[in-house]
Amino acid sequence: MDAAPAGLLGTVTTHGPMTSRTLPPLKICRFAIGDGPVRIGLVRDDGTVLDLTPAGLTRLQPLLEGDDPGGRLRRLAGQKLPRLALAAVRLRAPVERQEIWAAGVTYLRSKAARMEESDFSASAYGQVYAAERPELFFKALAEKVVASGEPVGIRGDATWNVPEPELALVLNSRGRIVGHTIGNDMSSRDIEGANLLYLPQAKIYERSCALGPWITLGTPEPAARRWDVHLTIQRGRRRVFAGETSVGRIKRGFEELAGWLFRSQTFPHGAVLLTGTGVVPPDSFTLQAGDVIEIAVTGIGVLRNPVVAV
Ligand code: DO4
Ligand code: MG
Repeated sequence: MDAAPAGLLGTVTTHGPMTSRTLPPLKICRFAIGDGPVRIGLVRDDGTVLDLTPAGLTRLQPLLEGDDPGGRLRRLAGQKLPRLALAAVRLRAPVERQEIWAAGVTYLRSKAARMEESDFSASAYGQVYAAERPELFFKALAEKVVASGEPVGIRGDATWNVPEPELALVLNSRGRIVGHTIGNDMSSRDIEGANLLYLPQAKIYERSCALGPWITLGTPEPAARRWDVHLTIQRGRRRVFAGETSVGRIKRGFEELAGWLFRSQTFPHGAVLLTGTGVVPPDSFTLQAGDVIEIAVTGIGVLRNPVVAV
């Protein structure tokens, strides 16, 4: 189901105080067995999940807040713990109480698409791409985020709807980037294009944010910037869109974006920050209910969501 396609599983080179070695990236997920309670798991490349709940890890936050999440996970993974087939568990969105925010117009492609979308807003998009202060907007509460496998929504009152495939930074309460996941910043381009003041309605509605399938921990920014982002949209048996970009094309640094988010604001539960889209379907394209969106990011995996009208 949500395992990464072959070739999408990267490795991380760590340069700790004592060692410089290549370790496989750690993938931490929230999952449930049927309708059972949420559990925390370590996703293995062999298509299994190691259930960390019996080892006392019942929430992500204590792990993400710690000084060495990777070390703690590796120690836990050394214990004798239940192992389940990934295909047999229900993945939950990898967020608990974090606020979800998003950066906009961080890729040249997004700036160009938005400037074409609306004469009314063109100068605002042009200016924000070049400005020191980035565009950052609130996207979702954690409890509203959908997981991989669950439907994302297109608004019933919009006519031009697209997914936005984005790398998402997972930040702890101190603003430290502890991991990465995949985000889908679902957007109604006709509403956004009609008037920039309608942006919250174009971006925030039922099922407008998907995150998952899990969090990859501890990849340094230079390694993450080598990742690719692939978007495919399937309509029945037809692939109606495919496109890709590289994370390295994001104009701004990750620390820069995180730093702006944490200016004059605290996040006691941490935050997730989507870093903007660099893949924009042609203007003639709009999503339909029943489409299936797949976003694959190297080093993380695949976020897959069917589309429903909301
Ligand atoms: O203001 C428009 C939003 C831009 C956006 O979401 C993006 O570039 O990803
Ligand atoms: Mg976006």
